[in-house]
Amino acid sequence: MSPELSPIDRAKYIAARRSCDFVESGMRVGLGTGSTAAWMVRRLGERIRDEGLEIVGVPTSTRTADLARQLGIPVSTLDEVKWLDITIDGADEFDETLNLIKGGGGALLQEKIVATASDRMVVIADVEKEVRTLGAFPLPVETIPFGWQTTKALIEETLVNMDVLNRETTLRMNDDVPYVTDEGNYIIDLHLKRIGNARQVALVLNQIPGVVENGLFIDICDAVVIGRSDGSVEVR
Ligand code: ABF
Repeated sequence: MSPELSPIDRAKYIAARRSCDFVESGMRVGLGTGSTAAWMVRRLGERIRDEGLEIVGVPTSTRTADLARQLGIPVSTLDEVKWLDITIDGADEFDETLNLIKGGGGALLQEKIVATASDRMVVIADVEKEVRTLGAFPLPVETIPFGWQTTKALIEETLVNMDVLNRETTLRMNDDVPYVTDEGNYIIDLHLKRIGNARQVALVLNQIPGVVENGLFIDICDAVVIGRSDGSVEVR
């Protein structure tokens, strides 16, 4: 019986549990980051305990690694396993072509590397995450700390030149200090409202010196498992 959850959390819980049906013994599994992914990790822990599921998990953040270890999931690294059978992860937005905005949790770099190094990438999300056009959620861009303010200015200039009106660019903060990723980098949030040419924006951003990666996941997601608060779930 699912725990007492808010409607949104119930939708996340439902999607996360359904996604674990895709996981079989012997698989190398990329473990996503965020609250929806945490429900998936918990369900995999249950299956290991109750069914003897045998998998190796590759986490996409230290917090996912900590949770997986607490739950008895064997944890490895991408360097050790080299390639994954499946990655299951959350998202901040997905559109009808399954392009995504990710990185609200600050783990976009490892998430994109792990998702790309997988035979199959499955996103788990509540129905609120579906959008017609990406961009309402601030687009996270990971930069190295060195010269980040210059990088920020170059990002703004580039986006204006691309006619992607950049209403504001803010450094993600944690209690008045910059948010620092697992790799020691910074996250800049681009409040673009609407990204009409996501593929081009994703390519151009990563050409800017100082930018490490961005939260546009283009042609990476293979399927989305959508949970609804009424308990229904859809796989697309
Ligand atoms: C992570 O989970 C991030 O890429 C994404 O931003 C976040 C979604 O968070 P939640 O599942 O808590 O809504 O994968």
